[in-house]
Amino acid sequence: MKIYIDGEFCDKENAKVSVFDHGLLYGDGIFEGIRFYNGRVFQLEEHIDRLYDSAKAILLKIELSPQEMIQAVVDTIRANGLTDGYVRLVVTRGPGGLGLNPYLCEKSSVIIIASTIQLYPAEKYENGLTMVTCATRRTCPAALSPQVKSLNYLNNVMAKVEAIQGGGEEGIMLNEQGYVAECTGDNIFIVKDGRIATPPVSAGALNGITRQVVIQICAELGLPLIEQLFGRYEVFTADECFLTGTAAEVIAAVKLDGREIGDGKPGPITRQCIARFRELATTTGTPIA
Ligand code: PXG
Repeated sequence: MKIYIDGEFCDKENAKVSVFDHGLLYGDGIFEGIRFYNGRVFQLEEHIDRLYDSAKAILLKIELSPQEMIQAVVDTIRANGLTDGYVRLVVTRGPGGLGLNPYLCEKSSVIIIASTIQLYPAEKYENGLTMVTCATRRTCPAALSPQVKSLNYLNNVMAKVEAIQGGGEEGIMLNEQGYVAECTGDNIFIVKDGRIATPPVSAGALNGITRQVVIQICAELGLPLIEQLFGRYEVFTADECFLTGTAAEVIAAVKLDGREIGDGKPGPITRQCIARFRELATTTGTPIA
């Protein structure tokens, strides 16, 4: 495995960062998870745009231009001889002192790992996930905008722990008001009487790139969709529910807190969205070769 660190490729064994890197000391940094299918990087420009927006928001200077970053991602995939997989792109604040002050960090670091990922067993993509409502609330926008894909994921990690301890695979995260924001690493959609709803970004959700792809798919397929606040009740009583994320892709969720959603099986609109997503994922994107 060849890992990109600041313009050089290292073997996995030698791919190391300083213990003084503020990415490690404070979670001071940002990341993206990007998929590639069939020799093409899916939604690469959208991921890079979001990365630079996250950087802007936290006053992090990235040493590469967006165009150079795109090239570095493609080069890393090519250096590993992969056609299908997952890229983890990390930008850390870089090495600094043992104090918070990021201005004492000399230079940010770029790390790119090209590998594979399987979040859930194949069976879950057929039959759907079980969800649990997490006690841990989504970080409120007044503390840190949920749009910043920062290296500080403790909020989501703790919620994921609750989901697993509660016997589920994914957890619903509520915002401070008790409305559904998103899941620990995915956005959420529900379907009721043929109409699709997803929480607005202002509910405290990351504006997921897969979420945006699904919104476009629904428009293209003539499926009515609204961005609307809803609570657990609306999920319990929905006909269908599905989750979207780069790592998770599009996957049905069939149970929440012991209640079956609809008939407890992936529904027809969910299946339609999954099918079109797979088509787009495997036929569009930035060529690697
Ligand atoms: N919400 C949150 C909080 C996320 O972290 C998404 C939604 C989906 O966004 P995209 O742009 O990927 O459609 C994410 C992204 C994991 C894992 O292991 C999940 C993400 C990133 C890295 C790892 O589940 N989620």
